[in-house]
Amino acid sequence: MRFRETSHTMIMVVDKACSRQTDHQEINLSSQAAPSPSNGPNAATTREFTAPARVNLIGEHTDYTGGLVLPMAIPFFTIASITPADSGYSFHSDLFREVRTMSPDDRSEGVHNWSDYPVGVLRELQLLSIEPPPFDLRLRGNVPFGAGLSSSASVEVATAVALLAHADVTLPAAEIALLCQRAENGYVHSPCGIMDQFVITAARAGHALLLDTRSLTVEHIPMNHAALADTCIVVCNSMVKHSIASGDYGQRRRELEAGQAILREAFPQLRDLGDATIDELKRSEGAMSAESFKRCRHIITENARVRAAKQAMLAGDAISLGELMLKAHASERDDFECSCEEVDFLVDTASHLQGCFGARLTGGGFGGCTVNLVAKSSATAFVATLKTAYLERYNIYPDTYICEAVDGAIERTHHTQNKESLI
Ligand code: GAF
Repeated sequence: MRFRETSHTMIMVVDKACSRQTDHQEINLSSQAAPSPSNGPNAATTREFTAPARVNLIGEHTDYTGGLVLPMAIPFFTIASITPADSGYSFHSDLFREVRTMSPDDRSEGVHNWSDYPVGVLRELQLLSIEPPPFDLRLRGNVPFGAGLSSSASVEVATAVALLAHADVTLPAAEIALLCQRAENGYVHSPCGIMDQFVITAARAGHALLLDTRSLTVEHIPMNHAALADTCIVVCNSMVKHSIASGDYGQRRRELEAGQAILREAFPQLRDLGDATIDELKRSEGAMSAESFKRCRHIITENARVRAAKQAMLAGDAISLGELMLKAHASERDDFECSCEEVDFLVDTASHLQGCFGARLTGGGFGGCTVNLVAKSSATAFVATLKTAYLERYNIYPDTYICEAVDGAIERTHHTQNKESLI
């Protein structure tokens, strides 16, 4: 990955040499040796895997009610380096001091630090009777924490592909995503849906990934059709911290699921909110709380917006896509009530700037990032003006990233001793 600094923004560009297309049916974990900087003493036996971050273009909070999501993978990365060990398992991070060691038959609970994410993945593999040989796992990376860009899922997927390769086991992409979600739900006790783990596993460069979270069927939607080729995705970090392990996400989810249960009672043919209509919701309004009604209305209208967004992208219609993003934000703000003042300010300011087609809160909410669809020719001025406005209003300097869509998790092992022997 290369970083290119301009005066106002950090532009992230994936080095194509480090990126390859996956077949997205099955992750092939055999080494496609790509340039990579593993030069330590065990470089000969260390294998390295990377998993990106993600930004969701549209389809928020639909992924735990059988709905549609349209995220893309972006070029922030977690790198998992795995080295065979003599005995036991050890987990290290370049970002945290705590080292976790355990024996292969250890089945202890989480310890409430960073290591619960990779250990949760190990547990899920063990539940599938996959017992990796002893290893040292080291994690590093640059995915911002608490920004709503899926640092947790990136760690989980990087760990999963590394441990699977080390155990010499191949799993379909959907299985990898599901086991990472189970790790987060069951071991970390964070009630996330499937979107993040899925896109980080199965994304395709240059495409957004349309996922039906009930059937887990996928369509890769090109990001550069017709007028969309002249646009770019700008992510703006409000710097207001977000965590789905905190209570708000779970509370919204409970309100939503209460409404869904009432709808199912009234309309037994409904499998989940993915099938429901606004008319059915209105007919059940009196039976549910005002909160549940609004949460369900967000989901039903959001699924319709994702369908329309797909059509807009296939038509290369940036204007319609941008309008859908703005409507999605209004629904997150007013119906799902998962935005915050700072994020609303960023979206409102962005929507009035030259070259901006649309903007919205992305990810779990209650802070985190906005995603903006911006004309390439306006991107530098857009970023500068947005940053200045936010700084003046909140005295906070927001990070911004102009992102291209990258591939999901891949191996990038580089055997340095081979290189040396060629010299
Ligand atoms: C978080 C969760 F992890 C996802 O599963 C999803 O629900 C998202 O919030 C909201 O769309 O990122």
